[in-house]
Amino acid sequence: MHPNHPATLPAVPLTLEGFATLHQMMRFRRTAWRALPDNDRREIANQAALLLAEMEAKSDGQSALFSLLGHKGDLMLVHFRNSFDQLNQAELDVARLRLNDFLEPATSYLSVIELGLYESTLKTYKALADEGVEPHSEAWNRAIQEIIARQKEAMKPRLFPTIPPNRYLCFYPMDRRRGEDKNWYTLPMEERQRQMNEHGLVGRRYAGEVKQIITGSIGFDDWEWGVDLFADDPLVFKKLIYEMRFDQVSAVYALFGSFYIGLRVPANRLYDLLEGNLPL
Ligand code: 76R
Repeated sequence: MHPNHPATLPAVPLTLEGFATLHQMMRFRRTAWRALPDNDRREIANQAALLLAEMEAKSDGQSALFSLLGHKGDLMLVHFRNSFDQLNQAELDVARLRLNDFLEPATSYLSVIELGLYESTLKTYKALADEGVEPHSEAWNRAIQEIIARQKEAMKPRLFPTIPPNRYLCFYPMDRRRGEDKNWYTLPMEERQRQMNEHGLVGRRYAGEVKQIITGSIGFDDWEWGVDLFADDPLVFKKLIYEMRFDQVSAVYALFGSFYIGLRVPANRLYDLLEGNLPL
């Protein structure tokens, strides 16, 4: 095929996947907790804190504890792991704790860290078309696999990050609109790439103030992406997300789920948190 035939190019952008992630939002049964004798509360909190401290210290996929603001939940655990198996094991390890008798799931979110490669996808697809390589042919698959492997190596720190240590976390799920009239998935790749590029430019101006981790959840959970933003000042979330609303990609195509705002609590302060004292 020469010269290139953009209409025949695949529509899906290449993506790189990193850690499997699970967000667990939980309610704490404070009434039942308060009814326990002092030393039971200590013991139960210590047992849980030991497990959480271990999970927090892992170098290859950590967990972190957050205290949630508002009625949507009391605690949030964020787990980053190398596989769904390890993620499920983390969930089961928490479920085995005595503390679990005082925890009720409020909701959860399953996704994998994702880097969308709009920029290089378009270049790659076009270059392969120019060389006359048929999409999905053996040669095409080999070329794509090579690019993915190379990019994955280069992007390792972003695909397999430690959980940023900032005080505040803002998590929410989102979709790209698939309406009758406005539909992200029917836009040509060039247009999606242009809009994503514009989105990235706005985001990059907040680079020093906010750390963003985009997770993909198509096929895994009820929304298409989960967004984690970490910052030391919660107002930055409002400013960044407000500014992004004016991006074409957000103004026209972004649909949002529930927002969760958490405060990071080190595992060794779990007892204080359960007792109602937010560690500073
Ligand atoms: O990851 C990168 O830095 C590359 C550029 C980039 C991609 C591919 C990027 C940059 N984002 C990407 C993908 Mn984003 N992002 C959001 C929200 O959409 C809203 O209005 C609010 C939700 C925020 C606040 C945000 C922040 N981003 C995505 C995707 C996947 C879509 C797809 O692939 O089709 C979603 C849903 C999404 C949503 N983004 C950035 C940021 C910030 C701060 C950056 C710059 C990061 C940096 O360069 O340091």
